[in-house]
Amino acid sequence: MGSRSDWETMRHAAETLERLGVPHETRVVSAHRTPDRLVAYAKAAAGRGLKVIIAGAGGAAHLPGMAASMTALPVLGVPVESHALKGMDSLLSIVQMPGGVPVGTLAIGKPGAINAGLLAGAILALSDPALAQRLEAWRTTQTDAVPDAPA
Ligand code: RP5
Repeated sequence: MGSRSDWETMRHAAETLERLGVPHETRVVSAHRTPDRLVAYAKAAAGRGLKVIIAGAGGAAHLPGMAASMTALPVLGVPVESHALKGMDSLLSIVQMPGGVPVGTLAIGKPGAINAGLLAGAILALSDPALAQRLEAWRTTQTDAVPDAPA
């Protein structure tokens, strides 16, 4: 994520990965304030054995796109809700990538962070049958929790 202030949103991605039993790491890497850290992180990611990067940032959110420019790993972008523009700035700056450098962009805020965790899990589950079963169980639990009527 681009800032510690993004953690309130991005912790939902981490919690989702924990629930799915997916090993992960969390780092603050700012495209603007720590550009050298971003370059080092993105270029080393595949070699360190990472499989998917979830990048959350807000405002002029260049982190996911810049990360995607430096790795062939799948990059999932989470637009963090900004104070000034409610995350529309984050969303548009993450989603409008030029053809050739993809970022899989999720919804603004908490739903996007949760879904980034689930989507990362789904990508990893393609080569991990046990994880695929845990994802299926997660879906079943969610379905079973939906009541037939509001009251
Ligand atoms: C972005 O600027 C971060 O991703 C964060 O969403 C936003 C504000 O950062 P702080 O000023 O709270 O550190 O780079």
